[in-house]
Amino acid sequence: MDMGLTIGSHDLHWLLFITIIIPSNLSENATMSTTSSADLSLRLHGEHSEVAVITLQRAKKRNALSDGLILAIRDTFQNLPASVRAAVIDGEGEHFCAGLDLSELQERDASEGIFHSRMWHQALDCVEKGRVPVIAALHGAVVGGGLELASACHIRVADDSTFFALPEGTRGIFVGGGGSVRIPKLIGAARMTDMMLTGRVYNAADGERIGLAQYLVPGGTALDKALELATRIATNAPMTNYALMHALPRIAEQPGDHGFFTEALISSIAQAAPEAKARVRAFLEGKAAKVKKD
Ligand code: 1HE
Repeated sequence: MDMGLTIGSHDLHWLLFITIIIPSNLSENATMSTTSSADLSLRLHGEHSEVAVITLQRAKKRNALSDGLILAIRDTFQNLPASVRAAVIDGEGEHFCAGLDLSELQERDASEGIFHSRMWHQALDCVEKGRVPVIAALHGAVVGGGLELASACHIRVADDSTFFALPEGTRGIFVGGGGSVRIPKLIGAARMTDMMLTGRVYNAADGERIGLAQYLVPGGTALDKALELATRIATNAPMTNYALMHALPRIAEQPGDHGFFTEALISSIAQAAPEAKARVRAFLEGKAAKVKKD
Protein backbone atom coordinates (compact mmCIF):
# COMPACT_ATOMS: atom_id res chain seq x y z
CA MET A 1 0.00 0.00 0.00
CA ASP A 2 1.33 3.43 -0.85
CA MET A 3 0.53 5.51 2.22
CA GLY A 4 1.62 8.64 0.42
CA LEU A 5 -1.52 8.55 -1.64
CA THR A 6 -3.70 9.55 1.28
CA ILE A 7 -1.37 11.52 3.52
CA GLY A 8 -3.01 14.51 5.12
CA SER A 9 -6.28 14.13 3.25
CA HIS A 10 -8.47 13.40 6.27
CA ASP A 11 -8.28 16.95 7.60
CA LEU A 12 -8.48 18.61 4.21
CA HIS A 13 -11.62 17.17 2.68
CA TRP A 14 -13.62 20.19 3.85
CA LEU A 15 -11.84 22.12 1.14
CA LEU A 16 -13.95 20.55 -1.54
CA PHE A 17 -17.54 20.86 -0.55
CA ILE A 18 -19.19 21.28 -3.90
CA THR A 19 -22.82 22.27 -4.18
CA ILE A 20 -24.34 22.01 -7.63
CA ILE A 21 -27.29 24.23 -8.42
CA ILE A 22 -29.13 23.12 -11.55
CA PRO A 23 -31.27 25.89 -13.06
CA SER A 24 -34.47 24.53 -14.63
CA ASN A 25 -34.22 26.74 -17.75
CA LEU A 26 -30.62 26.13 -18.71
CA SER A 27 -30.11 27.67 -22.15
CA GLU A 28 -27.42 26.99 -24.71
CA ASN A 29 -23.94 27.99 -23.50
CA ALA A 30 -25.36 28.86 -20.12
CA THR A 31 -23.01 28.69 -17.20
CA MET A 32 -24.11 26.51 -14.33
CA SER A 33 -22.46 27.78 -11.21
CA THR A 34 -21.23 25.60 -8.44
CA THR A 35 -19.43 26.55 -5.32
CA SER A 36 -16.52 24.90 -3.62
CA SER A 37 -13.67 25.70 -1.27
CA ALA A 38 -12.34 29.20 -1.21
CA ASP A 39 -9.27 28.01 -3.17
CA LEU A 40 -10.90 26.12 -6.02
CA SER A 41 -14.14 26.52 -7.91
CA LEU A 42 -15.95 24.31 -10.38
CA ARG A 43 -18.51 25.69 -12.83
CA LEU A 44 -20.37 23.85 -15.53
CA HIS A 45 -20.87 25.24 -19.03
CA GLY A 46 -22.88 24.21 -22.06
CA GLU A 47 -26.42 23.20 -22.87
CA HIS A 48 -25.95 19.86 -21.14
CA SER A 49 -23.39 21.01 -18.55
CA GLU A 50 -20.82 19.09 -20.55
CA VAL A 51 -17.80 21.33 -19.89
CA ALA A 52 -16.38 21.85 -16.40
CA VAL A 53 -14.23 24.90 -15.68
CA ILE A 54 -12.04 24.41 -12.65
CA THR A 55 -10.40 27.60 -11.39
CA LEU A 56 -7.50 27.99 -8.97
CA GLN A 57 -8.61 30.82 -6.67
CA ARG A 58 -5.59 31.82 -4.58
CA ALA A 59 -4.74 34.93 -6.57
CA LYS A 60 -3.22 36.68 -3.54
CA LYS A 61 -0.64 33.88 -3.39
CA ARG A 62 -0.42 33.65 -7.18
CA ASN A 63 -2.37 30.36 -7.02
CA ALA A 64 0.52 28.65 -5.22
CA LEU A 65 -0.36 25.01 -4.66
CA SER A 66 -0.78 24.28 -0.97
CA ASP A 67 -1.35 20.69 0.14
CA GLY A 68 -5.04 21.55 0.56
CA LEU A 69 -5.29 22.86 -2.99
CA ILE A 70 -3.53 19.80 -4.41
CA LEU A 71 -5.99 17.54 -2.59
CA ALA A 72 -8.91 19.68 -3.77
CA ILE A 73 -7.68 19.21 -7.38
CA ARG A 74 -7.52 15.45 -6.81
CA ASP A 75 -11.01 15.31 -5.32
CA THR A 76 -12.52 17.55 -7.98
CA PHE A 77 -11.19 15.49 -10.88
CA GLN A 78 -12.16 12.24 -9.16
CA ASN A 79 -15.72 13.46 -8.66
CA LEU A 80 -16.64 15.36 -11.81
CA PRO A 81 -20.40 15.44 -12.39
CA ALA A 82 -21.57 12.68 -14.75
CA SER A 83 -22.65 15.23 -17.39
CA VAL A 84 -19.06 16.46 -17.89
CA ARG A 85 -17.27 15.37 -21.08
CA ALA A 86 -14.34 17.83 -21.13
CA ALA A 87 -12.70 20.12 -18.59
CA VAL A 88 -10.74 23.35 -18.51
CA ILE A 89 -8.41 24.44 -15.71
CA ASP A 90 -7.42 28.06 -15.26
CA GLY A 91 -6.16 30.42 -12.58
CA GLU A 92 -7.64 33.58 -11.12
CA GLY A 93 -5.64 36.82 -11.13
CA GLU A 94 -2.53 37.70 -13.09
CA HIS A 95 -0.89 34.27 -13.04
CA PHE A 96 -1.93 30.70 -13.77
CA CYS A 97 0.13 29.21 -10.95
CA ALA A 98 3.32 29.98 -8.96
CA GLY A 99 3.97 26.31 -8.19
CA LEU A 100 4.45 24.66 -4.82
CA ASP A 101 3.38 26.82 -1.87
CA LEU A 102 6.88 27.52 -0.56
CA SER A 103 5.51 28.64 2.82
CA GLU A 104 4.57 24.99 3.44
CA LEU A 105 7.98 23.69 2.44
CA GLN A 106 9.20 22.03 5.58
CA GLU A 107 12.09 19.95 6.62
CA ARG A 108 10.96 16.46 5.69
CA ASP A 109 12.84 13.26 6.17
CA ALA A 110 13.23 11.08 3.10
CA SER A 111 10.09 9.00 3.66
CA GLU A 112 7.92 12.07 4.36
CA GLY A 113 9.32 13.63 1.20
CA ILE A 114 8.35 10.56 -0.79
CA PHE A 115 4.80 10.64 0.61
CA HIS A 116 4.44 14.34 -0.23
CA SER A 117 5.64 13.82 -3.78
CA ARG A 118 3.41 10.75 -4.18
CA MET A 119 0.42 12.85 -3.06
CA TRP A 120 1.13 15.26 -5.93
CA HIS A 121 1.56 12.31 -8.31
CA GLN A 122 -1.81 10.91 -7.36
CA ALA A 123 -3.57 14.26 -7.67
CA LEU A 124 -2.07 15.09 -11.08
CA ASP A 125 -2.71 11.54 -12.23
CA CYS A 126 -6.41 12.23 -11.59
CA VAL A 127 -6.08 15.11 -14.06
CA GLU A 128 -4.13 13.21 -16.72
CA LYS A 129 -5.72 9.78 -16.38
CA GLY A 130 -9.20 10.79 -15.32
CA ARG A 131 -12.46 10.45 -17.16
CA VAL A 132 -12.33 13.46 -19.52
CA PRO A 133 -9.77 15.43 -21.53
CA VAL A 134 -8.46 18.52 -19.72
CA ILE A 135 -7.35 21.80 -21.28
CA ALA A 136 -5.11 24.22 -19.38
CA ALA A 137 -5.86 27.90 -20.04
CA LEU A 138 -2.56 29.60 -19.26
CA HIS A 139 -1.54 33.18 -18.54
CA GLY A 140 1.21 34.86 -16.54
CA ALA A 141 3.45 32.59 -14.47
CA VAL A 142 3.31 28.87 -15.23
CA VAL A 143 6.20 27.91 -13.01
CA GLY A 144 7.47 24.98 -11.00
CA GLY A 145 4.54 22.88 -9.83
CA GLY A 146 2.31 25.12 -11.97
CA LEU A 147 4.08 23.79 -15.06
CA GLU A 148 3.81 20.28 -13.62
CA LEU A 149 0.04 20.77 -13.31
CA ALA A 150 -0.20 22.20 -16.84
CA SER A 151 1.82 19.31 -18.22
CA ALA A 152 -0.67 16.81 -16.73
CA CYS A 153 -3.36 18.36 -18.97
CA HIS A 154 -4.00 17.10 -22.49
CA ILE A 155 -3.95 20.47 -24.26
CA ARG A 156 -2.29 23.73 -23.18
CA VAL A 157 -3.48 27.10 -24.48
CA ALA A 158 -1.13 29.98 -23.62
CA ASP A 159 -2.01 33.65 -23.96
CA ASP A 160 0.82 36.00 -24.80
CA SER A 161 1.39 37.03 -21.15
CA THR A 162 2.42 33.47 -20.29
CA PHE A 163 5.92 32.58 -19.11
CA PHE A 164 7.27 29.16 -18.23
CA ALA A 165 10.04 28.33 -15.75
CA LEU A 166 11.29 25.63 -13.40
CA PRO A 167 12.81 27.59 -10.50
CA GLU A 168 13.27 24.41 -8.46
CA GLY A 169 16.92 24.34 -9.54
CA THR A 170 17.59 27.78 -8.09
CA ARG A 171 15.60 26.99 -4.91
CA GLY A 172 17.81 23.98 -4.20
CA ILE A 173 15.03 21.46 -4.72
CA PHE A 174 13.81 19.18 -7.52
CA VAL A 175 10.51 18.72 -9.30
CA GLY A 176 8.27 16.36 -7.33
CA GLY A 177 4.90 16.59 -9.04
CA GLY A 178 5.61 14.36 -12.01
CA GLY A 179 7.51 17.02 -13.96
CA SER A 180 10.53 14.86 -14.67
CA VAL A 181 8.26 12.31 -16.36
CA ARG A 182 5.86 14.61 -18.21
CA ILE A 183 7.90 17.68 -19.16
CA PRO A 184 10.63 15.81 -21.12
CA LYS A 185 7.83 14.23 -23.16
CA LEU A 186 6.76 17.73 -24.20
CA ILE A 187 10.11 19.43 -24.76
CA GLY A 188 12.85 16.79 -24.35
CA ALA A 189 15.16 16.15 -21.40
CA ALA A 190 17.84 18.54 -22.74
CA ARG A 191 15.54 21.58 -22.63
CA MET A 192 14.20 20.67 -19.20
CA THR A 193 17.76 20.23 -17.92
CA ASP A 194 18.64 23.70 -19.25
CA MET A 195 15.54 25.25 -17.59
CA MET A 196 16.45 23.73 -14.23
CA LEU A 197 20.20 24.26 -14.37
CA THR A 198 20.09 27.88 -15.55
CA GLY A 199 16.66 29.14 -14.42
CA ARG A 200 15.84 29.87 -18.07
CA VAL A 201 12.41 31.44 -18.57
CA TYR A 202 10.51 30.83 -21.82
CA ASN A 203 8.04 33.45 -23.01
CA ALA A 204 4.72 32.41 -24.52
CA ALA A 205 5.87 32.36 -28.15
CA ASP A 206 9.01 30.36 -27.41
CA GLY A 207 7.04 28.09 -25.08
CA GLU A 208 4.63 27.30 -27.88
CA ARG A 209 7.51 26.82 -30.33
CA ILE A 210 9.24 24.20 -28.16
CA GLY A 211 6.02 22.36 -27.24
CA LEU A 212 5.06 23.65 -23.79
CA ALA A 213 1.75 24.81 -25.30
CA GLN A 214 -0.13 23.73 -28.43
CA TYR A 215 -1.99 27.05 -28.89
CA LEU A 216 -0.78 30.65 -28.58
CA VAL A 217 -3.54 33.28 -28.33
CA PRO A 218 -3.79 37.04 -27.62
CA GLY A 219 -3.65 38.23 -24.00
CA GLY A 220 -6.80 37.57 -22.02
CA THR A 221 -8.28 35.04 -24.45
CA ALA A 222 -6.85 31.72 -23.23
CA LEU A 223 -10.01 30.79 -21.34
CA ASP A 224 -12.23 31.59 -24.35
CA LYS A 225 -10.07 29.44 -26.62
CA ALA A 226 -9.91 26.63 -24.07
CA LEU A 227 -13.70 26.71 -23.71
CA GLU A 228 -14.12 26.61 -27.49
CA LEU A 229 -11.84 23.57 -27.70
CA ALA A 230 -13.48 21.83 -24.74
CA THR A 231 -16.94 22.37 -26.20
CA ARG A 232 -15.79 20.78 -29.43
CA ILE A 233 -14.03 17.89 -27.67
CA ALA A 234 -17.21 17.23 -25.64
CA THR A 235 -19.00 16.36 -28.89
CA ASN A 236 -16.56 13.52 -29.70
CA ALA A 237 -17.55 9.93 -29.12
CA PRO A 238 -16.58 9.22 -25.48
CA MET A 239 -14.63 6.10 -26.47
CA THR A 240 -12.47 8.10 -28.86
CA ASN A 241 -11.63 10.59 -26.09
CA TYR A 242 -10.99 7.74 -23.67
CA ALA A 243 -8.68 5.98 -26.13
CA LEU A 244 -6.73 9.20 -26.71
CA MET A 245 -6.26 9.77 -22.99
CA HIS A 246 -5.60 6.22 -21.87
CA ALA A 247 -4.43 4.17 -24.83
CA LEU A 248 -2.34 6.60 -26.89
CA PRO A 249 0.15 7.56 -24.13
CA ARG A 250 0.65 3.88 -23.28
CA ILE A 251 0.99 2.84 -26.91
CA ALA A 252 3.57 5.60 -27.42
CA GLU A 253 5.69 4.02 -24.68
CA GLN A 254 5.33 0.44 -25.86
CA PRO A 255 7.79 -1.29 -28.16
CA GLY A 256 6.47 -0.93 -31.73
CA ASP A 257 5.17 -4.47 -32.08
CA HIS A 258 3.26 -4.23 -28.77
CA GLY A 259 1.99 -0.80 -29.77
CA PHE A 260 0.60 -2.07 -33.06
CA PHE A 261 -1.24 -4.83 -31.25
CA THR A 262 -2.67 -2.49 -28.56
CA GLU A 263 -3.72 -0.09 -31.32
CA ALA A 264 -5.59 -2.89 -33.10
CA LEU A 265 -7.42 -3.75 -29.86
CA ILE A 266 -8.45 -0.21 -28.96
CA SER A 267 -9.40 0.76 -32.50
CA SER A 268 -11.62 -2.31 -32.81
CA ILE A 269 -13.32 -1.46 -29.51
CA ALA A 270 -13.85 2.17 -30.59
CA GLN A 271 -15.27 1.35 -34.02
CA ALA A 272 -17.62 -1.30 -32.59
CA ALA A 273 -19.49 1.30 -30.53
CA PRO A 274 -22.96 2.08 -31.96
CA GLU A 275 -22.11 5.79 -31.81
CA ALA A 276 -19.09 5.27 -34.08
CA LYS A 277 -21.19 3.37 -36.62
CA ALA A 278 -23.84 6.12 -36.58
CA ARG A 279 -21.22 8.82 -37.14
CA VAL A 280 -19.65 7.03 -40.11
CA ARG A 281 -23.11 6.39 -41.60
CA ALA A 282 -23.98 10.08 -41.20
CA PHE A 283 -20.89 11.04 -43.21
CA LEU A 284 -21.64 8.53 -45.97
CA GLU A 285 -25.18 9.91 -46.18
CA GLY A 286 -23.82 13.45 -46.55
CA LYS A 287 -25.16 14.49 -43.15
CA ALA A 288 -21.85 15.04 -41.34
CA ALA A 289 -19.30 17.85 -41.66
CA LYS A 290 -16.44 17.45 -44.14
CA VAL A 291 -12.86 18.20 -43.17
CA LYS A 292 -12.25 21.83 -44.16
CA LYS A 293 -9.04 23.82 -44.56
CA ASP A 294 -8.80 26.51 -41.83
C1 1HE B 1 4.05 32.52 -2.97
C2 1HE B 1 4.53 31.78 -4.08
C3 1HE B 1 4.85 30.41 -3.86
C4 1HE B 1 4.13 33.80 -4.72
N1 1HE B 1 4.69 29.94 -2.61
N2 1HE B 1 3.91 31.98 -1.76
N3 1HE B 1 7.72 28.58 -7.15
C5 1HE B 1 8.53 29.64 -7.27
O1 1HE B 1 9.68 29.61 -6.93
C6 1HE B 1 7.88 30.88 -7.83
C7 1HE B 1 7.82 31.93 -6.73
N4 1HE B 1 6.99 33.07 -7.11
C8 1HE B 1 7.40 34.04 -7.96
O2 1HE B 1 8.46 33.98 -8.57
C9 1HE B 1 6.50 35.23 -8.13
O3 1HE B 1 5.64 35.29 -6.99
C10 1HE B 1 5.62 35.19 -9.41
C11 1HE B 1 6.51 35.41 -10.64
C12 1HE B 1 4.86 33.89 -9.53
C13 1HE B 1 4.57 36.34 -9.32
O4 1HE B 1 5.22 37.58 -9.04
P1 1HE B 1 4.34 38.80 -8.49
O5 1HE B 1 5.27 39.99 -8.40
O6 1HE B 1 3.11 38.95 -9.28
O7 1HE B 1 3.85 38.36 -7.01
P2 1HE B 1 4.67 38.36 -5.65
O8 1HE B 1 4.65 39.74 -5.04
O9 1HE B 1 6.01 37.72 -5.79
O10 1HE B 1 3.81 37.37 -4.75
C14 1HE B 1 2.55 37.76 -4.18
C15 1HE B 1 2.35 36.95 -2.90
O11 1HE B 1 2.31 35.55 -3.25
C16 1HE B 1 3.54 37.07 -1.95
O12 1HE B 1 3.05 36.93 -0.64
P3 1HE B 1 2.75 38.21 0.29
O13 1HE B 1 2.26 37.64 1.58
O14 1HE B 1 4.07 38.94 0.41
O15 1HE B 1 1.73 39.05 -0.45
C17 1HE B 1 4.39 35.87 -2.29
O16 1HE B 1 5.22 35.46 -1.21
C18 1HE B 1 3.31 34.83 -2.57
N5 1HE B 1 3.81 33.76 -3.41
N6 1HE B 1 4.57 32.60 -5.15
C19 1HE B 1 4.23 30.70 -1.60
N7 1HE B 1 5.28 29.64 -4.83
C20 1HE B 1 5.86 19.30 -6.29
S1 1HE B 1 7.32 20.10 -6.26
C21 1HE B 1 7.08 21.65 -7.03
C22 1HE B 1 8.22 22.51 -6.69
C23 1HE B 1 7.97 23.92 -7.05
O17 1HE B 1 6.94 24.32 -7.54
S2 1HE B 1 9.25 24.97 -6.69
C24 1HE B 1 8.80 26.47 -7.45
C25 1HE B 1 8.06 27.35 -6.51
